[in-house]
Formats: sequence, C-alpha cells, structure tokens
Amino acid sequence: LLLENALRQALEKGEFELHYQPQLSPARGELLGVETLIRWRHPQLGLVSPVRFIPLAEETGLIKPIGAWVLREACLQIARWDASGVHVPRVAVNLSARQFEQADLVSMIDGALEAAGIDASRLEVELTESLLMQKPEEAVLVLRQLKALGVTLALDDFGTGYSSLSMLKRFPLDTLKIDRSFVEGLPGDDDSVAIAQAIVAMARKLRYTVVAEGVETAAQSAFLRDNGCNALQGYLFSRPLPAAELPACIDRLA
Ligand code: G
Ligand code: G
Ligand code: MN
Ligand code: NA
Repeated sequence: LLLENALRQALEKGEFELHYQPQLSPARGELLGVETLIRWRHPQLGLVSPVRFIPLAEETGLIKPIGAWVLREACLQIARWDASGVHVPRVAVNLSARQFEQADLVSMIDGALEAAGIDASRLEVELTESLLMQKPEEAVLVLRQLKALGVTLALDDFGTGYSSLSMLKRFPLDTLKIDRSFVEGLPGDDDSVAIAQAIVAMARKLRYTVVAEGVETAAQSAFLRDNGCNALQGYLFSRPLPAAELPACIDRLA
C-alpha cells in the first residue's frame, strides 16, 4: 500500500521522466527513431528503473494513468524536437497488458497524437507476444484500430515467447524487434548466428522492419548490418538518454 501510494503521488508530483534510446540505420548511422523508456526520479532514491515499479503499476492498475502520461509526453516530445529543428522521425512506446485491456486505449492514443499535433506515423507501439496472446481475438481488433489511425506496431522481444511464428500470421504487425538474447552471442557463437540469420531472413521476406536490440559491440553491429537488419539499438550507440541529451548524441553519431 505504501509503495502504491508513492507511485500514485509520483505521477501527481511529476517525478516520472522519459529517456529515449536511438535506433539507427546500420549502413549510415542515420537516426530512424527512438524507444521511450520510463524512469522514476525519486527524491531520495535517485533514478529508479521501471523493472522496479512497472510490475506494481500493472498489479494496481496505476499503469493506466502512468501509461497515458507516457504516451502524451512521448508525443509532446516529438513535437518539441520538431519545433527546435531536431529531426527524430519516430518514437516507440512500450505498452503493457493492462493498458491493452483498456476500452479507451485507441481514443487515448488518438488524443495524445492530436494534443501534440503530430502525425500518427511518428508513433510506434511496442507489444509483447504474451500481451497479444492473452486475448488474441480482442487484440487483433485493437491492432486493426491502431493501424487505421496510422500508428505502426512493433513486436518486442521477438523470439522469446511460446508462439513467435504464429504471431506473424495472426496479427497485423509492422516491426519485429529481435530480442537481445539472440544478439548477445553474435558473431562468435554458431547457434546465435544461425538463429539471427534465420529470423532476419524470414522477417525481411515477410516485409517486416527488423530492429535488433541490445547491440553492444562493433562486431555485432557489422554482422547485423551485413545480414539485412533495418535498424540497430543498443549501448554501442547510446544508452537511453534524457530528451535534452538527444541532440548532442545525434550529432556524435552522425
Ligand atoms: O530501460 P530499461 O531497463 O530500464 O527497461 C526495463 C523494462 O521496462 C523494459 O522491459 C521495458 O519494456 C519496460 N518499460 C520501460 N518503459 C516502459 C513504459 O513506459 N511502459 C511499460 N509498460 N513498460 C516500460
Ligand atoms: O523489454 P524492452 O525490450 O522494452 O526493454 C529494453 C531494455 O533493454 C531496457 O531496459 C533498456 O535499457 C535495455 N537495453 C537497451 N540497450 C541495451 C544493450 O545494449 N544491452 C543491454 N544489456 N540492455 C540494453
Ligand atoms: Mn521495448
Ligand atoms: Na525488447
């Protein structure tokens, strides 16, 4: 209860902040987008990771107002970057299962885009396999509505669920994010190489945009570039950064 109240107050007091991690084109290091990752700036504890509060936010339902804040803030940030001449083509936002059950999710997202005055194509939502498989029939309907808005849909942590391949036929997705557990062993580990090559080849054939997560070394980056990944994300390029630090990071990477 204590922590639940603390979370609720954190939202009221504006203690959450968004960090943004660049996604780059493999060949030219051009910025293709950023993934939004929430943090809690706690007055005593400092910066608190979402792994420490998102589960509780989900249990208590607070993920709904927090998630709505994330979507509004991410859309507003894109508009702020536009206004200051910083070109960030797209922002990706993680959704959790509880948010996905919200009857007003689609209108909430539409409202966030509207309030920021940005085109829906600037927003990508990241979903996980387990989220989609909870109520697959309902999920398909929600995804269709989001696509009708013009938002793009990414499948996060691809390959780690129980039904990765059936997801592809079932849901209207645009982007597959290869989980970092498959990137970790590249390029030295033969099994990792086989899995990564097979995922990228299949995904490209099915016309998905393929994003590799957790890219930490130049050798991983070169391998993923040579094997046809569309975008790379990871500590090699940048950690998730506060909005104010992104312009300098873009300049450094260019
Ligand atoms: O950046 P990082 O280690 O801290 O993120 C940890 C986890 O928290 C990741 O699985 C990420 O998807 C999740 N996460 C980060 N931001 C959000 C958010 O805004 N909403 C939800 N639902 N999950 C988030
Ligand atoms: O679950 P999701 O894929 O949304 O979460 C992404 C998580 O991965 C975040 O916690 C983010 O901070 C973290 N992350 C981003 N880049 C790297 C990386 O290169 N290596 C590792 N180990 N984690 C990363
Ligand atoms: Mn993600
Ligand atoms: Na992921």
